[in-house]
Amino acid sequence: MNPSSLFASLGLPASSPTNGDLTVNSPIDGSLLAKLESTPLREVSTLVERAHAAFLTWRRVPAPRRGELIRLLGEELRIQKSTLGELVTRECGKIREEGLGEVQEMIDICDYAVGLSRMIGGHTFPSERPDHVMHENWYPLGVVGVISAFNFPVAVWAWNFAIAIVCGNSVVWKPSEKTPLTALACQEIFTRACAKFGEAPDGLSQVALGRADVGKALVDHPRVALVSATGSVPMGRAVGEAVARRMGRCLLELGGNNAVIVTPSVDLEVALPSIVFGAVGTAGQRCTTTRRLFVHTSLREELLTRLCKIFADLHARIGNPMDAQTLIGPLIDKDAFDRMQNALAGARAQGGRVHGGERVLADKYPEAHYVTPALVEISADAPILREETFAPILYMVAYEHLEDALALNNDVPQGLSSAIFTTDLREAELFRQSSDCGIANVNIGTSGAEIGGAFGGEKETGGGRESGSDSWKQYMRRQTATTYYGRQPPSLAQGIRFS
Ligand code: UN1
Repeated sequence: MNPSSLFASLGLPASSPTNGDLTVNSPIDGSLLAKLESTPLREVSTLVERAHAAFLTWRRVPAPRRGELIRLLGEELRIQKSTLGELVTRECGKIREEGLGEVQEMIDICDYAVGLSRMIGGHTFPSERPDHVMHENWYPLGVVGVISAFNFPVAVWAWNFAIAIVCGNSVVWKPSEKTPLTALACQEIFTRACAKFGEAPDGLSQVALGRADVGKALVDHPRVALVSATGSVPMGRAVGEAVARRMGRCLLELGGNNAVIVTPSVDLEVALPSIVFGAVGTAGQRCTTTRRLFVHTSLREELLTRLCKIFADLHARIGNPMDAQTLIGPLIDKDAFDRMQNALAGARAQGGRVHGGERVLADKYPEAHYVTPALVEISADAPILREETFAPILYMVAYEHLEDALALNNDVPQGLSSAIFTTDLREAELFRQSSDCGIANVNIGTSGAEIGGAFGGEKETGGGRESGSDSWKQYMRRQTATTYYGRQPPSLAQGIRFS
């Protein structure tokens, strides 16, 4: 579809405003997609107040009814899967297949949230006193602020949004300044779901466009009960500090520096495709991307040869992410490219041997940044191994003893995802117990998590958990309610007498 028909079918102005301060260039070829206006800072507060007013109504709507609105959102997303997926590709550069996968992830979380809308509930606990009953109740928090990154411009919002809404909250979303169009499209799709639902309060979902200052206005607003932020560690640190200062709640999903361990018992036909997808999928721009590969010395040569060959063969599959045969699309922008080149220079300076990592297609796309994936042989003590670079760079380190590989896996500031490839169940169990990451996979790569589990990680990754499992609890407040239904004067806990 050409961009203007695509915009029209997603309810965006056919020719987007061209006078705003937010310039959106497609990473595919650098072409101008739109110029949008940032939300004025003073208006952020208005959006939050509007969302708060919506919350006061929404929280009274029965949770399964709230689920019905999210069911309708899931239906609209099914209708728009191809168009929204295409806009994701055009705006953030991921290949068509992954753009569609991202919308599928939104549909999945909607389904999940619909079920959840009939399941969010608390326990009843035995009271130590006669004729007392102790309940745990869960109530919505209020306004949830969502800050999302360019690399999953719609799915991460949906993880937060679908669950926040069924829990009875309202949402104000600050998308990445690099991907505001997909955010506007989601807002439009939600508006269509609201029209079918018929009774959603105005202001339930708000979008604030802009850069860090707009995010800061949201983060500092005392009415924003929870800030769920996905992005870099420095961003998360700033958000965490600001929200902690006002005793608000935070859900942080920050950097990853994810490792794969390959042990001598590996089945390489299982391991190789997962390592390759983990390292080069989404052009290395997932927080779950595989960045470090720890290979047993007995397999070093074979793995190096095979990976170099696969990476070289992939050169023919680098290109326009709209083409069906492309597997590696562009980096998001020139800054990303420069950071990648700096990391490779750093790796060389630290004794690393770099295979690949060059810019390609510069003639065809002078305003875009396509690169070949880089495989870097490096020693375990190279400081660069501790840094996350959002690009397709895979550092390969040989190890002798599994304990060393397990220690190296944890020897970074980040703690998101990790994986081991082994057919030895002892090694698998040792790995799971040892990994300090939020995700620890066996014979599955580090990226591409399903929505059903809790997603997130430890240490500098921020500690938050989104999506499945009991992540919904973060979008609600817990209340312990003890009721006495006896006729005698009530007794005190701990057997205290006070008469
Ligand atoms: C991210 O990169 O911010 O597990 C999220 C995955 C995806 C989500 C990644 N489901 O790779």
